[in-house]
Amino acid sequence: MSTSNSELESWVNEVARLTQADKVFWCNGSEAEYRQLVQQMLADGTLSELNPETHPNCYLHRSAPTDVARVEHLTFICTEKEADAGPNNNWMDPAAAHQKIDQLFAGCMKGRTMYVIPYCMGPLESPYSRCGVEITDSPYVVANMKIMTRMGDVALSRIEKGGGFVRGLHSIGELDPERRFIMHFPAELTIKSYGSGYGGNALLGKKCHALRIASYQARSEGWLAEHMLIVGVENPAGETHYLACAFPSACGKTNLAMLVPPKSHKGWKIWTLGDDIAWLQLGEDGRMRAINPEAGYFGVVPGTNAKTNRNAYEMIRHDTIYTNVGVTADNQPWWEGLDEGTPVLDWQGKPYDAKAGPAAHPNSRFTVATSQNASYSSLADAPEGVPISALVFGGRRREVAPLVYQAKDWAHGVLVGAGVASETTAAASGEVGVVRRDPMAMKPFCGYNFADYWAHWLSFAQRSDRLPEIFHVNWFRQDKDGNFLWPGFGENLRVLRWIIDRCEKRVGAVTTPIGLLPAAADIDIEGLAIDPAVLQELLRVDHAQWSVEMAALSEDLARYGDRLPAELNRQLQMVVEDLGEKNAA
Ligand code: GTP
Ligand code: SPV
Ligand code: MN
Repeated sequence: MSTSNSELESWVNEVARLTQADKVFWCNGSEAEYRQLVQQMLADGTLSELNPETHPNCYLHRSAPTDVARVEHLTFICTEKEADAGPNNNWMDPAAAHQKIDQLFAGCMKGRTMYVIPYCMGPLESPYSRCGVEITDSPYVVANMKIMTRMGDVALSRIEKGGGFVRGLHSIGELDPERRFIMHFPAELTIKSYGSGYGGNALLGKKCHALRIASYQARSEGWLAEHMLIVGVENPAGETHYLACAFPSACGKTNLAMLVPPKSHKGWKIWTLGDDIAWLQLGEDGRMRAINPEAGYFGVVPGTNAKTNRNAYEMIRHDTIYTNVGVTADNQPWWEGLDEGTPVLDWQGKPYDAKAGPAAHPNSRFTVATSQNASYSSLADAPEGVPISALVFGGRRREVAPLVYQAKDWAHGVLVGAGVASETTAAASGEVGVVRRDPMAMKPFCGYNFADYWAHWLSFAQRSDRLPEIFHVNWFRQDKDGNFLWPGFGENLRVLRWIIDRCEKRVGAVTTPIGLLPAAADIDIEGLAIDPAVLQELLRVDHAQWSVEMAALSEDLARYGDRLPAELNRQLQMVVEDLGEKNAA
């Protein structure tokens, strides 16, 4: 008997019988336990130690070469009615899904240890936090969960006090892509994941729990679980505004969350609350408040260097797990965009050959505790979260989307979010660089029908008149030769300033059919070598391109049929009419 919660105890016993695990190990979450697991993984080759002088307590994990990213085509939402999962999800009947995946789990942990990981998503003392228990046969998953969540005894005692928990069952199985499924049973608060050891497929507290299951729960409980970073922007007068920003995978959340202000911005400070997930609740005062359910970062490594993201660069020099990066001759981690050193081995441990591919996998990742981030906010553990001034959507768009624009009001903002589209990245398996529709950056993560999700979003307008302002940004506009038009990274603060000035009603805006844009003069470019013509281009709304964009959005929304809230169509029609395309859509 390892817990006073009989429901948990009997589930653990049931899983042990099904998987025929050799041993059951209850994780307590201590440092000693983490160190012992690391030693064990060093001994069996799951991890290798990186250069202890340059990178103390840093380890490298090489995943199976066919297991390097989320697998959306193998990810299912299993609701009784298919329509409840919606056209945005793969669906399977719950009974059929249980049967299919339980066959894979049967006997799969013979000869292995089964780890029981109680975890808490969110500050331990917060009423907004939710607990879960992940059962896994992967010590790599345990070590990552230790960094990414509040896990072990502290979470177990919260579970034992009541409030329930999400059940997550995971096995790496044979790491065979043909025997791999990530299944969600929202009504049962249950996740079953088989055959992958990677990131969002395997660290079940993250995308599976904190987004897919939580979004489903949030709908019935009146809150939102979003794929958003949370950042505080403090001006030289010491006033801080908090923003929550949703960009699709590998589109700049971690970077924006720990942005380093440019030299021209003396006295400005950035405070990181979270880099990937935000849980948003309406406070008693009607303001939206956010907590970060996570306690660590599972961040994209390539592109990280002292210039693009000094905070991340410093943060991952110690006590970090690297997955799928290359190494140098003196055993330091190496990746594309590091701007120093030379790789000798690639992410698969083969001699590096530039012609054969990158040294680091494009979706290589670091796992590191939030507390190692120099810009970590002292409010990140606040049970009541932080008040949000602006919600910002964004995507990776070579063309069409301007640098920044503001929605006219909340309902229009929901359309702006529903209209997010972005070029695909290496964060999920499949083709990279093709524009796909990714509403609210939640396409892979919403645990129910998007039509119902948008209705839920729209309903907030009836519940508060102090909602955040809504914006859209795009750091990724390119010229014909593929060069970025906007310098990005630290310079993005200039855009955040305009956003905050709008929230404070300190600055005007230019009204366009798609929303409110800054006048070029209202983006501070002091100390920035940018051609005024380029800034004009970044702030241009091309009506012809936007008509095509709205037609694509209209087609996407039409997939939701009658279930689509009429208000969303009304908002779309207003934009289309303003664009002078009365006959379109
Ligand atoms: P997930 O963890 O997959 O959800 O990704 P993310 O949204 O946190 O993206 P991240 O910040 O890790 O950035 C992904 C890639 O985009 C990295 O290679 C960054 O270097 C690059 N990137 C981030 N911000 C900018 C920017 O402002 N401009 C440009 N050009 N690239 C950026
Ligand atoms: C993402 O893909 O959005 C990530 C990485 O943050 S993963 O944890 O694999 O989902
Ligand atoms: Mn993400």
